[in-house]
Amino acid sequence: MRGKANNRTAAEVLVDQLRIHGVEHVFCVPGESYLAAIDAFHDSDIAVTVCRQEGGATMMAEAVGKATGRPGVCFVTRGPGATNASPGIHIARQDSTPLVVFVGQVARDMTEREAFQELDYRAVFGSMTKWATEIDDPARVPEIVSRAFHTAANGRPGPVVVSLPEDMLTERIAVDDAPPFTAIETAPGAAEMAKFGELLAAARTPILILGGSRWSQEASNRIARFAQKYALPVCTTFRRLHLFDALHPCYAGDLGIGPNPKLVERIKSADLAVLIGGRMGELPSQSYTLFGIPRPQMTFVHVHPGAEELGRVYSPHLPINATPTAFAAVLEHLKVAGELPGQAEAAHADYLAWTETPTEQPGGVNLGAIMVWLRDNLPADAMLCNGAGNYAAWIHRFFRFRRFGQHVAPTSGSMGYGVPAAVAMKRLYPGRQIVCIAGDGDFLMNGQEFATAVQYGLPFIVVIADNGIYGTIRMHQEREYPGRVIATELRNPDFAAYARAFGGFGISIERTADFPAAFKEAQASGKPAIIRLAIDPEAITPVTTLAKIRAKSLAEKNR
Ligand SMILES: Cc1ncc(C[n+]2csc(CCOP(=O)(O)OP(=O)(O)O)c2C)c(N)n1
Ligand SMILES: [Mg+2]
Repeated sequence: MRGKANNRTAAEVLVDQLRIHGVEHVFCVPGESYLAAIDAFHDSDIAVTVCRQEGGATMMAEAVGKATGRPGVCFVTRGPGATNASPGIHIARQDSTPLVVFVGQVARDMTEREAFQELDYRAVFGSMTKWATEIDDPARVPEIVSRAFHTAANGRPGPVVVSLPEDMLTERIAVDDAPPFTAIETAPGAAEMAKFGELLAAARTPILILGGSRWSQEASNRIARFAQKYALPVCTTFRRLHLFDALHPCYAGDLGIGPNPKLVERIKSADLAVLIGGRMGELPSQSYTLFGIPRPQMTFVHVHPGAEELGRVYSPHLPINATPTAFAAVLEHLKVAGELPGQAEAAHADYLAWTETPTEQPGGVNLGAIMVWLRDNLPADAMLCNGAGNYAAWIHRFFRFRRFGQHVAPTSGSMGYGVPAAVAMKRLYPGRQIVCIAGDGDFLMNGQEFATAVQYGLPFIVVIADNGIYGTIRMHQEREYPGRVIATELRNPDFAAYARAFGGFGISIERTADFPAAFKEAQASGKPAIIRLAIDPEAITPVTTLAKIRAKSLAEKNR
């Protein structure tokens, strides 16, 4: 730390502030617009990861925010760097992830002329962030960075963009550092908990639904102990499966795309739904069909860290403005009068039956069987990262997440997320086995970050489900426009050779039975690795084929 001296540049003050706020990693693509900040990292112990594209860099930072609950940080240059960064910013927005993105800016005496790569970041990112700002006065770096961290991390977390005029960064300044930001755990009040206890005691078919961010392993454990005491079924929302141990006797499954119909029935017939942390957006709510809007049909309790989220879509019978972590701490001590009917056992049996055995699939490689192998063979602290595509349906259905933070994937459904997330997780947790599951389309959206993995010696394993199509869109195409295939077919590179060209390990397999040996070979290589799976494009979901979807759609159209 350079300390309080009047010989620090604003850039040095900025980097010192990051350290004070607890930042250990930053991700960047360099640019001449913020050269002074890059230089300030030279003498800092913050680990810098230089990336190949700002989309990757921002997704890495977002993944750090997701996994740790503390703001992930990235630096990108002005104009094209900033616009390339937008997917990571959008993910942080939709996924309620704390993220602070620093963007280079033209010098203060050139603004408003549309100088080289100049953009107005308040306007460009205004609707995507919790706050977008520019630092004009070097003396205000500590204040604005402090606000950026508080804003990103508290309430409903989200992205903040801070633009840094080039000449501001090089100005020397005598200024006091700001203290570390405070994560504010908003706790429920006694009256709210008493009311909640009454609602639970009166309920015959209650269910808890976990989602959103601001969780912790301890919070998950506390919910689990409370649920077990009263035999309450607990489910998770889309891509939040890691919030509850899949093998806990109260686990009822996840509300994603193509959920267990028995779970959907259970929720529809519940007389009390308790949504903790989530927003119950389009995907988990099954296109807003599960709960009446604005008034859900059953008694609805909504616990959320953002006050503005309560009553936004659903008008709850009992809104509780609290973080899931603070709520769980109080909930554990709540005494509920009388006997609760306790449907946990039946709900968990439904979940186990739904996920136990891979479904039959056309083709040589059964992705369900691969997921079952991974769930049985990965170490308990392994992490799975993925982006978007139909291949992810097999992860949700067959991999059983046991721990908080074990799944790092975008609820926003952004393709190209898995490889950057795996880079970030391996940088953070070098001792843990990190596996990225990707589609062929999905992988190539940020496959260039495989070079970053090789550069930093990050031996994670990418499993590419290569079906030669943008499968999700082809599925929708066959349903809406059967037989009229356009713009969904892909001619792919040799993915195993791709891995080797980058300096990694690559292998391609055609049969499920070859996967364990390939996985072990990849592990033994000690390099970033790609295992390419030859997936039959007909195997479009765990329960149906493209041909069946097309035939059904044609039959309906000809009726
Ligand atoms: C950034 C982005 N672009 C486009 C889409 C729309 N989209 C959703 S899934 C998908 C296809 C995914 O293809 P692939 O990764 O090969 O997986 P598959 O569905 O074939 O298993 C597309 C294009 C998206 N979700 N995100
Ligand atoms: Mg595909």
